[in-house]
Amino acid sequence: MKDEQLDRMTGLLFPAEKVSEVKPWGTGHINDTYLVNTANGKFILQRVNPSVFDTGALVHNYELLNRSAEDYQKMQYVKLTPRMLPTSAGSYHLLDENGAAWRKVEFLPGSKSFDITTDTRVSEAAAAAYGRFQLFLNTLDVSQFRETIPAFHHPLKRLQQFEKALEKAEPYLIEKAEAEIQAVEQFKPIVSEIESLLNSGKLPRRLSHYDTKLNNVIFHRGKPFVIDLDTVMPGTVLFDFGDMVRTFTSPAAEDEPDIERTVFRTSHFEALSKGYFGQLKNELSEIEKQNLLPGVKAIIFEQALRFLTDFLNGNIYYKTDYPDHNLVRCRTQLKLLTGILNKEQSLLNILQKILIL
Ligand code: GN1
Ligand code: MG
Repeated sequence: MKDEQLDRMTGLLFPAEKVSEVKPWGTGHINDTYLVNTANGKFILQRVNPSVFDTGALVHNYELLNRSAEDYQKMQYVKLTPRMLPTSAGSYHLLDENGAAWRKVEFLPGSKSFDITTDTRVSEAAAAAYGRFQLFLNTLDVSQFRETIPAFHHPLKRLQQFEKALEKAEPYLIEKAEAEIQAVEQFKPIVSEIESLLNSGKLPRRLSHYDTKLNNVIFHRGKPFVIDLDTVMPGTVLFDFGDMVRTFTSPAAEDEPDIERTVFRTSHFEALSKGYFGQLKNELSEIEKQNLLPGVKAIIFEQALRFLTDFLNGNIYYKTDYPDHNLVRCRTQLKLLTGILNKEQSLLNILQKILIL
């Protein structure tokens, strides 16, 4: 069924070209991405998962983003790269009968992204790209944008989802995850801290990227570009910074089974902070600057909760390669979080130095 639909949508999105090959591409956990080889060159084809995304909101946001980026691009360095290619009807998505949105994207030969890096220059450059992207987002009217996933970054809701999953989980899964479940208990105050901040009404509501992983920056001809705008939505910059720290600072993959290999690297924290705040520091409010670490802790804890919840639910959300995959992912997040908690004071010093320079 899935293959038939892929054939059909490929046919609709590539009407004129001769398609010689369609193959899976990339490492996303939610959507399906393909590389399409045609007589007119290579393209990326994507199916946005409709059981995760509010397709209407996503289509709406992309129309706005693409239109605004064209104007912004004329003046600034930020441009939406790779370009989304409009259909013959002029929109950026085509819906199938199940409500999934499909799109065609420019393929950039020779471009690369990094799941992990040992090079602090890569961390600094990728973070600077997110900083420039945020400068662009700051020029847009946040109230015009919709949530493509309701309450997406919401640590309290994620904690409640975990608690619900725990109530219903198979006993053998609970037993396997005993240590992680106990760790969640210990880290719960992180949620209260961010909740009171979010509820204070003092944080500026900003249009945010909300999936600022290292591998969502691609380097093309030496320049970094921010990709994966599916989760661009109203939010807070604290979580974008937090997700960078989560994905830039460990030398090991998010799903590295050897837990000894997940460590927190202060050097990459410093590099990414320099890159990001080098662009953004004059735009941030005091309350944002003062609460960067609560945002980091909350987003890493939230991610640990999301992986653990999915494990307890029987792996229904993230793509997995083996039954314990989500549990392994949860462990790396908890280890990273512990590494950060051990260094909080020195991280505050680094941030202070960068933010006041
Ligand atoms: C998912 O699909 P991908 O890899 O872009 C997830 C992110 C997680 C990430 C963990 C819509 O992103 O929130 O941080 O996995 N996206 C969604 O690697 O849930
Ligand atoms: Mg994503």
